Amino acid sequence: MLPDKSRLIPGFILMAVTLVTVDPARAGSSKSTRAAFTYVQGAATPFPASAGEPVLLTLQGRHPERLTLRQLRALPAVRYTTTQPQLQETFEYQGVPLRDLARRGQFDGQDIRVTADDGFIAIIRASDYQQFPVMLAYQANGRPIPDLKKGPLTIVFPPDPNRFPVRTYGSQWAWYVTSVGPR
Ligand SMILES: Nc1nc2c(c(=O)[nH]1)N[C@H]1C(S)=C(S)[C@@H](COP(=O)(O)O)O[C@H]1N2
Ligand SMILES: [Mo]
Repeated sequence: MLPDKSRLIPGFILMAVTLVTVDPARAGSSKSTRAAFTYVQGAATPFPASAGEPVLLTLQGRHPERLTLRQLRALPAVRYTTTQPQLQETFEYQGVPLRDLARRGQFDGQDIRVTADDGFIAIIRASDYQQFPVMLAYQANGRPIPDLKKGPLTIVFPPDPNRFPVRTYGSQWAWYVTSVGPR
């Protein structure tokens, strides 16, 4: 009994360490060209919406999925500070990288079509969201994003004016986002 146990323990520790070190977004890809994003959390176990909870996003994947804020908050998340170009206001945003949404919907590698409540459509290139943590933000400065600040869901680009100049990317900062799917 005892000798068996002591042989099990190192194995268990090794497994635990492995689980903690892997990229939470590794699933579905082993391409070495992928950038490593810094996540504030990995994916939690999926759970159903409670009755009456509003659906904020339709993920137009292979099996379309309707997600509430609570469900979005359970997905892998990144957080960074950047300036919203239309508001000219700087926020610490948190949200789901488009890359993780694309993996979940099984359209990773395809350009993404984002649609908004006002009928606006933005296309976000695979080469942008795969290499950079372009996010679907649901939180700004620790709070849900009010509609006056272009929430509840808004597309946010990393603060890199050379890679994502407002002149050419401004139209991809879609706000009032209601769906994300393949182009
Ligand atoms: N939901 C939504 N997002 C949108 C738009 C829009 O009309 N609706 N316009 C886009 C375009 S084309 C640009 S240039 C900027 C415009 O923001 P502004 O009109 O506040 O300058 O937001 C982008 N995001
Ligand atoms: Mo625009």
